Amino acid sequence: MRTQVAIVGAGPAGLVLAHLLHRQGIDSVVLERHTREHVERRIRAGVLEHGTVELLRQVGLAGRLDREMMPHHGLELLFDRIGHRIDLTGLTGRQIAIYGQHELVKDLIAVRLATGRPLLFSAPAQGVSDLDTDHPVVHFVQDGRERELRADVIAGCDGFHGVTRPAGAGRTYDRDYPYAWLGVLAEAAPSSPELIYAYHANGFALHSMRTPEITRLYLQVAPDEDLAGWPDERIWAELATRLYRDDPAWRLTTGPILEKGVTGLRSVVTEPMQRGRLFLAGDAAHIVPATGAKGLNLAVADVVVLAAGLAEFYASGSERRLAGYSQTCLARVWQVQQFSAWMTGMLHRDPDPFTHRLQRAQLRNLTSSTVAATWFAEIYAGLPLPQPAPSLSPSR
Ligand code: FAS
Ligand code: PHB
Repeated sequence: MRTQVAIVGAGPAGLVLAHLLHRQGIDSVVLERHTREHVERRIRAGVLEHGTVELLRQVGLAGRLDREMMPHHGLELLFDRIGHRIDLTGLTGRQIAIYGQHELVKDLIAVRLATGRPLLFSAPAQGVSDLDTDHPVVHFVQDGRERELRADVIAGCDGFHGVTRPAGAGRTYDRDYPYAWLGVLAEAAPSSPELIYAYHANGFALHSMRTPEITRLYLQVAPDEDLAGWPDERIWAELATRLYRDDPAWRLTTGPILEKGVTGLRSVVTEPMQRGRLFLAGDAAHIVPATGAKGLNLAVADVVVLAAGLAEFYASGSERRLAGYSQTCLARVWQVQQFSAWMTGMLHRDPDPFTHRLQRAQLRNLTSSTVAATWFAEIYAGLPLPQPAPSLSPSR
């Protein structure tokens, strides 16, 4: 097979990139290891930054998002049984949107298939080669047959466990956190209209949601926590403890738990994010701890930069922007990594008593200083996204 841009992975990074390229009249083929059903059912992120929603709207990907998302103008930090609201919109003029990643992926797949451009499911890439030539190759399997996809450029959007990150042979900077998240999806109405980040002696807890009927909740647990030790009753009891506040009117709404799982927390950055004609984007290049709700949004930011570079390359042959891709993205990646690592360190229970007092003081600083709260709100709501290249009629 032959195309202009070979995209490995149909997650948010790969599918948003495919659409930005389509708008530019640039050919691409998307290869996805799993089936459509699997990809559309995978529960992951739920928070979209202001800039991500604006970008999706600008490029015509926000039809259902605009109808079904839950706009949030603030969030709460809960400690010492008192909730403190951070007024995101009041402090920054921006908001976040609650919309399940799997819902967004469904929308992106539907739009891609409607363009008639190739999106191959159950087509795992086995490896990539000729990265330092003008025609790199993706080796993949389809219907049990080994195949080759030759392209001008490969976009590695296959997540942390994909095949492109190792091929990039970049240097890896990483940090593992000594805790994980036990996450549940529950058929219960949200107990509060906004997200609650709770600091508690038993560990961190997060009250989030997906819809007015479905909540998403997380508990800090040990990295090797055994799920078998967490029957639903224990989960609800522990959530009630960690989300407790001195407000008799507030109570945690419980309901049937639809899904539960344990996810590790880690920080990883691969530098550079490019090797020859291979460009890494999203989780293939970096992982942020979920505390800052940044993973999905960072993936979108990467591909906006990559699409602009490819638009310039196909419009003028210039590789100037592409040459700056890694550096441009890494500046934002490290800013977001710093914020996510800081938020993780502030909110997760640490065995050291000195750290407890520092964490509390940090929460007091954040909730008693408008300047500190504004800094937090600016990054939480999302750093401004680079502008997407204006759409080109596909008359290349
Ligand atoms: P993705 O991992 O989403 O997509 C990569 C795609 O490549 C997948 O579809 C995969 O099947 C495919 N692929 C892999 N290898 C391949 C191969 N060899 N050939 C072809 N295709 C291949 N972020 C939050 O903000 N909040 C959360 O609550 C949250 N929860 C998460 C839970 C989990 C378990 C994980 C892993 C991540 C979570 N994240 C969360 C972060 C998440 O949102 C990611 O940042 C986001 O999915 C990144 O998007 P992509 O880079 O597109 O990678
Ligand atoms: C989620 O809703 O899944 C979510 C929300 C906020 C976070 C992390 C995850 O910080």
